[in-house]
Amino acid sequence: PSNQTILITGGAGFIGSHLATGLVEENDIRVLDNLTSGERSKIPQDATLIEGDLRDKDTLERATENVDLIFHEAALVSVQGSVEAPLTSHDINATATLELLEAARREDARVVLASSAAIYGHPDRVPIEESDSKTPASPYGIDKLAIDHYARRYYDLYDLETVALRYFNAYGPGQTAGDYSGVISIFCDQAINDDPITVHGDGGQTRDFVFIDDIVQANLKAATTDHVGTAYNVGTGQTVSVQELAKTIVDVTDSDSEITYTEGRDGDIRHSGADISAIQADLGYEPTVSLFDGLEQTVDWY
Ligand code: UD2
Repeated sequence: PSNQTILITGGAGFIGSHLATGLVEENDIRVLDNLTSGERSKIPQDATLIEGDLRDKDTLERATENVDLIFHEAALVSVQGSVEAPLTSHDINATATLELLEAARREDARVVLASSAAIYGHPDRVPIEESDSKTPASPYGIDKLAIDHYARRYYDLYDLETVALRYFNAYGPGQTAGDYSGVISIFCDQAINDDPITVHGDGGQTRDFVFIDDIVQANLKAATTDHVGTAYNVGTGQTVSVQELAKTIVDVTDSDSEITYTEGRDGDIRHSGADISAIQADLGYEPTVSLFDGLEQTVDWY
């Protein structure tokens, strides 16, 4: 996209801030963020910050006024948090997103929104195709599935241009290691500090880790594609076990950390991985960063 007025919700967060940085030179960027987990310092200088809550009607109206395009990245991303507070997750991840779709309808703005592999729950098979069964295993997954469906139906019912991107395990520079962040940021933090690496369970669980540059690539392609009213997996098509990941991170950081095995996480998905043939065929998306290169870039950032 170029010469457009673009709203990025969650633009001070991990994915949103990378998008803002990639788009700010050629577009007018508005960031809506309440800065609870997002950080002001991640927002590029020339973007305009609207500090506030997506759930606030006036804030949403101000943020969406005259926009051409919306990237919706704001969310409560903690699966565990959604188990502890399902109503809060629903308010933000589902209801506020529906309000955003309504606002987009008023403005006739395209919406590219963050869906999640969490909608598949415990998958029947890996790699997962978009049409595979969806039985989310958490309130978070249920909320993401609801908005994924709404996105499609807003196209069918109201001609609103939408694309839902079902992110698998996103990682990269700028993902901070808090309680609720991804395993890669946690392991990198532990490895760099020579602290024990905490593998949950036997480490045989597998994931499809997708580097932030490729997440951004998928969003930019979704912003201009003719394939609207659609939903795509965003991953690499490759998986790695958590144990293998731990070893690789120890290598990349040249760490003295010991790999330890702690109790398995309740409800942990055993195997997850994306079939990416649909996004490759329709959007011309291709993963460009290998896990090893992505880990090196992530470690360099610390
Ligand atoms: C990710 C997303 C989640 C949702 C889901 C979709 C993150 C933070 N979460 O959940 O939002 O989209 O994918 O399926 O990106 N692990 C350890 N040690 C640790 C931390 C984690 O072994 O200290 C394991 C964990 O048990 C799991 C794997 O690493 O098997 C990945 O965990 P995660 O929290 O990074 O991501 P996931 O797949 O549970």
